[in-house]
Amino acid sequence: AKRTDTLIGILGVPLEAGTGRRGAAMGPAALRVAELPERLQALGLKVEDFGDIVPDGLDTVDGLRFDGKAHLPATVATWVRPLARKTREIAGTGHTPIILGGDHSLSMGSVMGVARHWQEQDRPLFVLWLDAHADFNTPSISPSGNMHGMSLALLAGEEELRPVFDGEPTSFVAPSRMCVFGARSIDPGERDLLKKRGVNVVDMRMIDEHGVSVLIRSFLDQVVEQDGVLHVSLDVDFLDPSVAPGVGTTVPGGATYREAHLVMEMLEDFDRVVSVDVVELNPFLDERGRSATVLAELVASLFGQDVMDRPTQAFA
Ligand code: 6HN
Ligand code: MN
Ligand code: MN
Ligand code: MN
Repeated sequence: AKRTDTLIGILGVPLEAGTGRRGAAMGPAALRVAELPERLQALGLKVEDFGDIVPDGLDTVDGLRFDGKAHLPATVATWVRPLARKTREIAGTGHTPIILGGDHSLSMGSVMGVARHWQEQDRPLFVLWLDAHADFNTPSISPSGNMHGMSLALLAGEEELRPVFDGEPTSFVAPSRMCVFGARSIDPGERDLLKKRGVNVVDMRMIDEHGVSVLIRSFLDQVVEQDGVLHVSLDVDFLDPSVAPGVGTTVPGGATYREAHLVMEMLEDFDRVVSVDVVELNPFLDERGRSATVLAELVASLFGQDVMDRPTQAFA
């Protein structure tokens, strides 16, 4: 279905301080080279590209160290604080924000921004986290200290992570309104915390057993029941590394091309997706732009690209 009334706002976040590996800062550029904005335009959507976010100066963040248990938390804060403000502004002008990363710590800012916007509208925000990981660590339990493994925990309001937004307005997402989908690598402390907080976690075993459609449907049903809206955070490693090798944290046994497309098409039919992150693309590790292209295709499917709209040789 074509959604010509949808106004898209693209925003790049060349952030890689949240991950242990360099290269993710090139993600927004690669997604633009893969023509992600043009693909949406071709569907009849209005697309505005707001360029890349500029971080605040490091001097704006004081003493954010978490006792050395997290890498570069202050640097991450200089990115996600202005990102939250900008994402809220983009959503406030009626755009559907699509945030191009950059590592997954950026979702601390993008989701915080849309959460603030939807709180003002009195609509509950749900978050679908398409990822091999749950990103629900905190500085005291994280085995790596990398901030991209903590973003969902921050968004759930974990006390330990609150200093990241010190002095900034916040709006947290209830853990019961979060769904981690595609999980296959969760750290021991993280697993306990997810259970304690009551986050929905759909792992690959459940996907193998029940299939993508039943499981996505049951989460979307909850969104409808509460008259909510949905943010989708797409981590490249949700996909199997054979489909998308361009990511620093590959985990075998991920979603196939077909499963990922089905998720996108179901989200499109659902028509309540109000914002999207595309994160963790590392073009330095990619193979001839393959992963960037798959991501651009998936986002196009999420916004109305149908199989039958694609050029086909079958009856030529
Ligand atoms: N991501 N759980 C691991 C950690 O270091 O906390 C991996 C995190 C990966 C983060 O995929 O966005
Ligand atoms: Mn992630
Ligand atoms: Mn991941
Ligand atoms: Mn469709």
